[in-house]
Amino acid sequence: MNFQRTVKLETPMHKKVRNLQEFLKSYSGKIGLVSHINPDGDAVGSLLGLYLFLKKAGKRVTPYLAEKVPHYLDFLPDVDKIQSKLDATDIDLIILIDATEFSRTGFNAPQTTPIIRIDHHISGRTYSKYDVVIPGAPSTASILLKFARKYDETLISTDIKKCLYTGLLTDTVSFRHSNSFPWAFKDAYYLVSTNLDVTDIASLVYERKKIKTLQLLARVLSTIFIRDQVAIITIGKELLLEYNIDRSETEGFVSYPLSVDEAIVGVSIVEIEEDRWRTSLRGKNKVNLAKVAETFGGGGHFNAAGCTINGKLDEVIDSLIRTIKIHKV
Ligand SMILES: [Mn+2]
Repeated sequence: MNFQRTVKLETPMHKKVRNLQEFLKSYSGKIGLVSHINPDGDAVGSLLGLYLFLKKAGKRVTPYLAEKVPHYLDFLPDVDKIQSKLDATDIDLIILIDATEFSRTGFNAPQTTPIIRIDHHISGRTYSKYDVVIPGAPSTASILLKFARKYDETLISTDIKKCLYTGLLTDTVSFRHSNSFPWAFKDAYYLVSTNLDVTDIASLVYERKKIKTLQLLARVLSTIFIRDQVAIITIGKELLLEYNIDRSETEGFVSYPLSVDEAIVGVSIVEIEEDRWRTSLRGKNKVNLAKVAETFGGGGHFNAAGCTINGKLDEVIDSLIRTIKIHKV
């Protein structure tokens, strides 16, 4: 007789998730959750999803963001609990969510405060042995869903699902971008089959635009141009003032330059202050945009990245196009 024992080997990814879950289960200190500036759906969704989950698990936890939550995400549960000032003396442990570096949060904290990083970006720093950084994850929310299911599935409320699904939906750009791995659809399957109303969430995320935002978009699109296969839109400060629109509301505009047939990269450049430009980069698998953004002190993924560039607009565009050429694959 041939006996074969089935041994289920633990993958490095599962080990990382289990390590963190075991550590947090026995942790009783005060936890501060932080994510990056220019917060997107995965940053805010993951931040609030983990906040609600750890609170249910009986932990002392506070969510922080240095910048305002954009309008399209303000429906998320407990969004009003997010603090804008990090009281470092009141935190024993920082969990850095969806960000490559703590410096990307816009906060200061004492060097001595331990940090755990949970993220899916390719690049970035290692902070502790409990870090869970999985570049193969479609979103940080996907890592957190795995974590929460491992920790205690019964604690995953509808509100938590709502937050995590928002992270997944927005970071995969509605399951269209190259990070729409099978894992993304598995998460979606799990959430839908446990009765999450995904139609409602999609509507809240995508169908609450202000008429002014669309009028501004029309103005911006009338000046779109393409050079060396890079399609670019620029939004000056005076335009934001004229339409009385917050910079965060221009977040999705970059999908328009990306949608140009001849473009391999789409760029949106928004003026933050004189000679300072927040730049969003989106690609079609032809340029390593994470590397492009890193050149300017930013970061991100292969096909979606961001950075802030100083200088006159013409120079900014020139050096951006030059850098994009260098990182063509
Ligand atoms: Mn993300």
